[in-house]
Amino acid sequence: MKSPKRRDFLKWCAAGAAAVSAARAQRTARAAPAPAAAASGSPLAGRRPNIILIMTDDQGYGDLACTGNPVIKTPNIDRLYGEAVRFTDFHVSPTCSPTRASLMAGRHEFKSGVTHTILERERLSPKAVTFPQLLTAAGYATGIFGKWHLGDEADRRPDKRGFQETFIHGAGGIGQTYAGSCGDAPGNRYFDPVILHNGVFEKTQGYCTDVFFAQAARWIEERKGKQPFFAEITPNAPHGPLVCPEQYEKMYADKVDANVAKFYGMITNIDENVGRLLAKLKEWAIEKDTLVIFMTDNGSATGSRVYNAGMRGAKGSAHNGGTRVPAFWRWPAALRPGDRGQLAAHLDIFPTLAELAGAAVPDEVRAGLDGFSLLPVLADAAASWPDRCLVTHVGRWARGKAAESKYANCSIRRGPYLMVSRGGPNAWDLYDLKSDPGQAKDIAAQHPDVVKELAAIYDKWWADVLPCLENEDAVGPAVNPFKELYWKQYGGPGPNNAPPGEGQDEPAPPKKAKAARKA
Ligand SMILES: [Ca+2]
Repeated sequence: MKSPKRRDFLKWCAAGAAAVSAARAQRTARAAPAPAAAASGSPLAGRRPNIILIMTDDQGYGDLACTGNPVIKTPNIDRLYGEAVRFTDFHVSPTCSPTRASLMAGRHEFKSGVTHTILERERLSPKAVTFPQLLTAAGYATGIFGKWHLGDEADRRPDKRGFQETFIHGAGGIGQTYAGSCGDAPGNRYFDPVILHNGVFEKTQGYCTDVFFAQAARWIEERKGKQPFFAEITPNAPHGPLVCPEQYEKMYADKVDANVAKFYGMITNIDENVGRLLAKLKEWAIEKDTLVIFMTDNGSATGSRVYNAGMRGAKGSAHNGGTRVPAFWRWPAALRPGDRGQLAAHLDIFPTLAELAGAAVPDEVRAGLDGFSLLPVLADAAASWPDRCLVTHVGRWARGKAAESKYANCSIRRGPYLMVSRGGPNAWDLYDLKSDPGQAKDIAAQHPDVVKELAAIYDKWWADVLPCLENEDAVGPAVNPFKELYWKQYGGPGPNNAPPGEGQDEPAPPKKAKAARKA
């Protein structure tokens, strides 16, 4: 595979722009309604389309024009939205690694040992089975392009977790450095980043998001037609530090404050990359048979003060705005565009994609899943769907404080009700999201039966997950594995070779001290 050189990148940009406007789906299939409550019986099971999962970092539900943002420009994702099945009540975890752990293993992240984004607690348990492993076993080509953030050590990286092709930065963001295992290549930057490609660093050219999408497109082009593929594209944008090519930032400079202008600029750049990729799928004649999923990994980090789709809470919160994200599924050969109001989650992607790929799920793995296959609902808006509960816990407690953090920053959702802890036992606020989507009125006193029932479910859940927290006392290596590998490959010292903790390009401290280590 070639390195992402500037010539290739420019060629990619030019080729994509022209065809974007014509990228409308040619037809939608008349998918038969799925049998009620029988995920494994869906007519979509085993159809084995190509699958592209795009998951951006720190972009919230409201950071798109198609979800109502009055300022931002996202014409390509808006078009995808118009051609997709849209989940309107789709949830993830409140921060980066937790969402990625739940996505990969189909189980609440605590069950895979992930309770933070740093401190070794971002590392996915080696015992966790990932759905890319099952897709690989089922004959799919699998690749990840962008952020992994589930462990930087050699035995934790995505090549050991089901991805055949890996093109990733380290830690939770380009240039991030923390003590222990979680740290990127030394001195790494958003422009011309050094990227670990199948275990070997490459010095790329261009802006990080462009680099990740371009490499994904190269890989897809090589695989198309040979075998079905699963490409996960996970840009670190628009996560801070807020850096983007100047022309995107300028689009918003006179409309919003400087930070939001950069944040929106990073998203508009993502949008252009999505447009180029969709145009390529059409050009390669694989558009109809490729499922494209667009989603994000937590509530908005920077944009919620401008527009938050009427929700309370943002990244790092157990309120609705911390976990509800866009989830658009476009598959022209099989899905009719439309909205789905079912309470769905990242947890559902594992069983959904495994079923779609015809992948065998071992019984013991299936028994441990917290998610449900979305295939019946994707095919039919009226398909039955379980009356499920979603538990959110922000984690991030101080070292050694897991047991006493039971009620810190947590919530439980069922039906229209979201019950949010005020920080102690018997201290729950209850909201009806259907009549009160902005969570303005606590109705716990009017519904003691609901509070009691949800609290009992929460108590059981906590008792179940507490023994799974295997990373709490983990001690990381003295040197970040990415830095060690970088110095081994390139030697040192040099201008980019400061030791960990000295001169590294850490994100600027957020304004609020308590949010300082969110990733
Ligand atoms: Ca994130």
